[in-house]
Amino acid sequence: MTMHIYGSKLSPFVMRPVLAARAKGHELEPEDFDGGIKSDAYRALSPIAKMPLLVDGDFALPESQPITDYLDRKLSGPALAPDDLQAAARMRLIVRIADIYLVPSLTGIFRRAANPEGVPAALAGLGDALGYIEHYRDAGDEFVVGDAFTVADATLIPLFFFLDVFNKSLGTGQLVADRPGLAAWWARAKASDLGSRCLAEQSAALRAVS
Ligand SMILES: N[C@@H](CCC(=O)N[C@@H](CS)C(=O)NCC(=O)O)C(=O)O
Repeated sequence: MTMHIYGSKLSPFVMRPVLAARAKGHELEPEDFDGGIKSDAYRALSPIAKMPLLVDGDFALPESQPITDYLDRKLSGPALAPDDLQAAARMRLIVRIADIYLVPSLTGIFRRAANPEGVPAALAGLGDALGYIEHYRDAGDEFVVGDAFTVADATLIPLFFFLDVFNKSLGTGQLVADRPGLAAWWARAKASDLGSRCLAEQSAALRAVS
């Protein structure tokens, strides 16, 4: 593959397109960018200066979700959205809930050392976001939505990794356990080939920086 994706395997935003590519039968190995993501060269490709960044020939695309959608269209393999119009809409809604409700609360947990007072609100926000996702899933679905891996699985798996990481210190596992449909999905996702490989890679990347 002539494409490059820049970023760390610890990042849930990097792992989203990586998982999407794998689900379609392609390997996209995250690379470090020479000079780092704050370098002038990186900023010339992406003024946002965050990871991931996809470079496909002379096309440079930042942001996990547009990258994932691009790969879904560009790469051969199974489509990563349900055919059914309303199921596809729910899938996209769940991705959006993850990005605009779950991620900011998770960020509040990441910033716990600098802002310990923010932790209770972040935990409450996480619980709310998980509740929204539980609401919009069919509890009996094998994957996040429907009976096949979609962009929503690629989104949630590397984010839920951190709910397991913070379980010991902050009890975040209970927030998942309180939503039985989601808890059952997470148990299946962790046991799956794509899920277990992703979690092992994120764990190794976490150990490398701890
Ligand atoms: N909305 C972005 C979030 C990307 C993001 O926050 N990446 C983090 C790593 S997990 C990053 O690059 N942080 C470095 C920084 O903000 O300086 C996406 O979905 O790609």
